[in-house]
Amino acid sequence: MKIDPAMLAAADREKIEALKNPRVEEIIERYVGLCRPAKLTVITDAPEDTARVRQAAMDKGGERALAMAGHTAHFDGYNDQGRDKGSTRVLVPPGMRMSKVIDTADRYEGLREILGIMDGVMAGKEAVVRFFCLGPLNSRFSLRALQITDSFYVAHSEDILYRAGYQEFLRSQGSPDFFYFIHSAGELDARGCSKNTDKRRVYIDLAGNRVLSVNNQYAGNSLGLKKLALRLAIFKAGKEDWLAEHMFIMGAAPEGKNRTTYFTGAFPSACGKTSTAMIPGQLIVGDDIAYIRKGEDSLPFTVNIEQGIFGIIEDVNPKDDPLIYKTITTPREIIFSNVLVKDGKPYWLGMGQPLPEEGDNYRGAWKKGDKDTEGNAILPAHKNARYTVRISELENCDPKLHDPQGVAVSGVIYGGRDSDTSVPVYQSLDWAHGVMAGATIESETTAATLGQAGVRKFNPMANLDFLVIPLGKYIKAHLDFGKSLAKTPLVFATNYFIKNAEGRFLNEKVDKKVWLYWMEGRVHGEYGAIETPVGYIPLYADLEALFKQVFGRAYTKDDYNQQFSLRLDKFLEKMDRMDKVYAEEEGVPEEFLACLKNIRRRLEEAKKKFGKGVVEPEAFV
Ligand code: SPV
Ligand code: MN
Repeated sequence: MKIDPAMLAAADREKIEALKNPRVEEIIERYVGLCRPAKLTVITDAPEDTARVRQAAMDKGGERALAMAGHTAHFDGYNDQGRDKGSTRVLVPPGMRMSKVIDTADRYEGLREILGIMDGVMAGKEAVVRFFCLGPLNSRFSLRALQITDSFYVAHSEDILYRAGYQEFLRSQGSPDFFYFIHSAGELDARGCSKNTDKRRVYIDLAGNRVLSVNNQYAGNSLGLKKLALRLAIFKAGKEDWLAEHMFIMGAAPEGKNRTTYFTGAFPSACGKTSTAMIPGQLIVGDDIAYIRKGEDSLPFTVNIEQGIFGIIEDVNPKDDPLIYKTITTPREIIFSNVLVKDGKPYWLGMGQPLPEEGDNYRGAWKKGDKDTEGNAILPAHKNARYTVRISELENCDPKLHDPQGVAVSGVIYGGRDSDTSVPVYQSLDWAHGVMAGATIESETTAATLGQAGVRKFNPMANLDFLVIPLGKYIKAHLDFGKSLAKTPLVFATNYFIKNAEGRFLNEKVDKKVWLYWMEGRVHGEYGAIETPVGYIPLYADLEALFKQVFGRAYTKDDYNQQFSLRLDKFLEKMDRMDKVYAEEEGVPEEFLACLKNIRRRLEEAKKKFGKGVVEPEAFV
């Protein structure tokens, strides 16, 4: 390898050469030549290598040790606190068709720009080469990934979140088939945060199976294997016959039933994704990204391509999230990002105890009353502050987390958020209608996001931000996948946020456990349902029994009527919005358009039959 021995120790060189992988060597030579770090370190799966990453994250200032054993804190810069859609582009070669909903840049221009920014960007720094495996080891799901980064926080986070893959690269005997990710945090300020965020870029090069990312450290922008790999995987899956989804994987295990029934679920942010994946008493496989393939007996199987959680810490408290709270407040390896640190302890919003009035946060030294340049009060911790922890540290970790076969998917849940349209839970009529339910997810913005609250955002399969193939093609892949199966999973849609006319939520946060048990029972043919224009909804008697069994709480007919009345006019308004979105897309499958039409027809017929815009559930019996 043509790398200066002064910057690459002989032992590290040997680790690369042992892979006998010309493409790996070529990539390392090329990007070391471009980014010009002062030193290059190669990390294998050996515990002493990964321990070195952890230590270097602290020694180099990317993380600081907290008082509790294994806990560290990291800060991203004040304007590097979330995924940066504005600086993210899919690089498209001439002639490649994309969607209106996807942000693209010309491949040649984009590469020229970002390679220019990366020229010498690692000067004076140490960079690491890392090998990972997306998905369980030695599995037909797994994809190899190579990462080069100059951020030890990024490298350390990836250790927690992803499976080590040096052995997988060895086993692949020089195969050129892998994704690669080149990342630089760029020039750092005194606090170790990326300084030149105006030159932040995240460019996805589908043709090269690579993502280049620079001048950032927030995980959603920097960690190769998270959303960057998801985009490459969606492209790969689109050419093959499987699905790469922004979905959790959880096992529903109702008391006394002696079975685990697996669900995947796609929810846009703030729609209840993590809390559904973590319903007390159930099992978690993953909270963010799932690959789904046809497996044994032509049934759908899924794996979590990650092994850790990069979770929102706001509102994690002993009452609402006892399990996570306990996990992250006891000794184990955890990175807290963008929390408030005071006397070696992490604090966050909604943790269920008063916060100190001063400390260190993502903006530096903070005290109560501090204001930003616009005169707004600076919160003690960021609303998108997070914890990074291995799933195996959770008491409810599913024993099949690392199973190379994955788990069989019995149900798919699409979760939206609206205050006035959808019922809390319904089952789609069939797979194609389920695809429609996923492809028409909308979520209302909340006061927690910037901009106006209550605006509906369209987010097909909660995967809009990561789509790198035309929407029509993506939908066709879902339809075709269902057709290839001997038995399709049941598909459900949830809305935990329905309100009454006075603006009061009609459900409690915990009610989702009842919806889950109903869905689980439907999979096993245990509950009846009422067929409505939009799909199957639960029977009152089943919910009444479930509320009693799960919470010991009464569930009245009035609750049921308020929650499950079909708001036909509101659903029709939604159909208008969806027709408009899909009219602007090319190549949308006819079958999908027919499904939109069919649901509209069913809604209109019901409206005519009942002569009103809102109809009580039992009118459809
Ligand atoms: C999301 O925003 O969907 C996340 C966090 O899971 S991030 O890693 O930033 O994408
Ligand atoms: Mn996500």
